[in-house]
Amino acid sequence: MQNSATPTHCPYCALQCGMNLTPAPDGTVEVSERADFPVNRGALCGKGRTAPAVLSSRVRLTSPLVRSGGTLVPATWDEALDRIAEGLSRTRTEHGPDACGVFGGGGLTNEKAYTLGKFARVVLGTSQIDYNGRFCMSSAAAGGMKAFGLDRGLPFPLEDIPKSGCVILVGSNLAETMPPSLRFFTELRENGGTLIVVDPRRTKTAEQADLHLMPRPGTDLALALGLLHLVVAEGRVDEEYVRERTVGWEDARAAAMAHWPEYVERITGVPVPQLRETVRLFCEPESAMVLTARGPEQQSKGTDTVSAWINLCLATGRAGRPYSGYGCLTGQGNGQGGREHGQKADQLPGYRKLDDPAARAHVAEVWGVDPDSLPGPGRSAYELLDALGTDIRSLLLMGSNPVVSAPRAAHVEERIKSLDFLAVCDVVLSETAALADVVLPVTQWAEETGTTTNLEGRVLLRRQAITPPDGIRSDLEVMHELADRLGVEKGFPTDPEEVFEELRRASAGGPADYSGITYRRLAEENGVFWPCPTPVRDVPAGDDDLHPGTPRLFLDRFAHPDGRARFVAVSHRGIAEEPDEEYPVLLTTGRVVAQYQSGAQTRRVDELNAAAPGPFVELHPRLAERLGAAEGDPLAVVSRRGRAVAPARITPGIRPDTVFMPFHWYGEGRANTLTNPALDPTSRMPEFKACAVRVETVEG
Ligand SMILES: Nc1nc2c(c(=O)[nH]1)N[C@H]1C(S)=C(S)[C@@H](COP(=O)(O)OP(=O)(O)OC[C@H]3O[C@@H](n4cnc5c(=O)[nH]c(N)nc54)[C@H](O)[C@@H]3O)O[C@H]1N2
Ligand SMILES: Nc1nc2c(c(=O)[nH]1)N[C@H]1C(S)=C(S)[C@@H](COP(=O)(O)OP(=O)(O)OC[C@H]3O[C@@H](n4cnc5c(=O)[nH]c(N)nc54)[C@H](O)[C@@H]3O)O[C@H]1N2
Ligand code: SF4
Ligand SMILES: [Mo]
Repeated sequence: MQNSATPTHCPYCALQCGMNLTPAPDGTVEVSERADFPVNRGALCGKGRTAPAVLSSRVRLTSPLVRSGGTLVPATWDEALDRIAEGLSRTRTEHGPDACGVFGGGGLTNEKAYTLGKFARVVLGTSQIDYNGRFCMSSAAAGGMKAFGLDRGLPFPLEDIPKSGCVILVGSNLAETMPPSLRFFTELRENGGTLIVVDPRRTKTAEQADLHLMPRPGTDLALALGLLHLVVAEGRVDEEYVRERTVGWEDARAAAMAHWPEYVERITGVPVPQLRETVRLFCEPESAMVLTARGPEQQSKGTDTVSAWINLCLATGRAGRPYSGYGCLTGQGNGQGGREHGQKADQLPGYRKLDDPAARAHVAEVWGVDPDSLPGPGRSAYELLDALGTDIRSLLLMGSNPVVSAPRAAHVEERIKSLDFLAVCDVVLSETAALADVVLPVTQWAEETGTTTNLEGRVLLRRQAITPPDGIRSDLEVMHELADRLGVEKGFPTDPEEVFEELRRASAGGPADYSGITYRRLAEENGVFWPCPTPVRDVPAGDDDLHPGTPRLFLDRFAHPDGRARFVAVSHRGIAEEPDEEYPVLLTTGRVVAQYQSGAQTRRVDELNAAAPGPFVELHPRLAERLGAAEGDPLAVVSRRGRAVAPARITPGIRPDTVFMPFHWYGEGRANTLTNPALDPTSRMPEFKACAVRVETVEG
């Protein structure tokens, strides 16, 4: 394609760092600095810098594969697509439309996520669609919805962080998970603000903090309630703000008052003086923020936990004011946009509700179908995976590798193997793709155009920089071809801009309104923040008089009809599986800087494998001594769901009652063999961050 540099964005995390790509004469692509993008100002982590390695035919899929005599063999596109259409049709005829499942991903562009949701409802007529974002930020989304009436991860740009007086960062290791964003927190401290980190481990992020609280995993709810108790007891409630901008304080206050500091210290292990110091640092400056990530959210009470942290912000008048507020650090490349346009079980585009008659009517009109033909809400991600092979007989999977990343993964793997038919679209032969009946090789970030919405709610344009190899097609082309084969000839365009134009209309008037955003604007501006509501004209021309977008939400009013935020009265409860004599230790899980998610992409990059070659069990020297384990010794970690083995990594920077495993690998070190699929009752988020295990040394 072009020989000059194309400005675009990283394929991986929700920061969506800007970068320039230039095709080299040898067919590879060079990454260079793109300093004009304000989120990363040219800085990239190792994953972003090495992302072009996954474009190489050495590691990627180069042809469709179909299962024949038990093995996957190369096939033509027509053969492969016909097989998928046949597999899905047969299931539909024999078992009904809801026996076809669809599983998507928060890494898919807005155009793909939108089309996948439409494909499920219009072509397959199934309610059984959900996606991996359920495992990611769904608890924060649910908590944000309840309190503010709207879910956008951050209600302000990252650039606001250095101007705040104090930030409490709860269960985020952004020094490893979003390295270029650390700059905002360094600047916060340079400006005299304080950084408080809440994490059971002394992470690279915690090392930067003025104060590090080290709670027992799964106790953030008690911690936040204890802080709110102290806010009340010390007379630090912003009474006027509470009166004018909120509803529900009395009940929330009463619930918090039952959480005495000494009681909270017993539950969390955080000493009372640290609780008091946190309250002082948070309340004294004019502005303050609470930011949560997966630590407190990936719990079977993640939604209530988020509510408790939001209550703390509301009681102190720290939401909907400059440089103040609650935010969630969304994780995947399109974790924000991916949760807005209909690949979620209960959702229609524009963050509309599938069970809302007006929403159904609006979207059905855009899609040219009868509103009554749209199925109702389906199951959440884990429940969907758990139903494979029973009610759900066939699955179309795009943008996830659940055999590695789902909780209780050995069981999920069994469920997947018991399907009548599995089709996977991927760029590489992931562990899940390896189980499929048909695998389709698709184009990647650098080879296609599309939009993503980063963790700030900033809609961005990823531009095509190179021509895809022969024999590779885009996800949009796949859905177009399948729709056609399944009898829907119109409505599945392959041009991303055409899809985006339809998405604009479908989202118009909804909470996540993109109708004022065009590709032309995105190419000229450094992204546009939603909501961006402008009446959509039939012709996508004429960008004048468009809405400027909304970088900062809630400054005048919250999104509930009365403009007020809602307190949610919550009380502490334990983790779903408390340690006992048989399983006395807590396991928590998470990430390392050099690997991404299930590792499907980053485990194919030599430089990243050299930096992070495999799984490990992080444990405290006291626990290691008790086990008689030395650094590097293989340890077996056993839970009620299975057993995983990985070398010991001994560090004083973890609580002695807790072990940590990263979840990026398959095989005997797979952390998710152990994790507990206990679900949050509201968000249906599994408890990735706490389960009971036994740790043993292994002979040899
Ligand atoms: N390198 C890298 N970067 C990534 C990703 C990746 O896979 N690799 N994935 C992206 C995605 S999708 C996401 S969602 C984000 C996730 O980003 P983060 O949320 O920062 O990542 P995690 O490592 O899952 O969890 C963060 C921290 O939570 C702590 N923690 C564990 N249990 C608890 C608890 O009970 N309470 C509290 N307060 N903390 C706890 C862990 O010790 C860990 O340090 O990262 C994104 N960026
Ligand atoms: N124990 C434990 N487990 C966890 C977590 C944890 O903290 N602890 N975190 C959870 C979280 S937050 C998340 S987000 C999930 C993520 O876990 P997964 O859903 O498994 O995410 P990825 O590994 O990013 O999988 C994406 C897959 O899609 C492919 N892909 C990439 N781009 C495209 C595309 O454009 N089209 C198609 N068709 N395919 C593409 C990639 O090659 C890869 O195989 O893991 C969850 N699992
Ligand atoms: S921080 Fe995230 S978006 Fe930025 S380069 Fe690294 S993986 Fe890519
Ligand atoms: Mo995530």
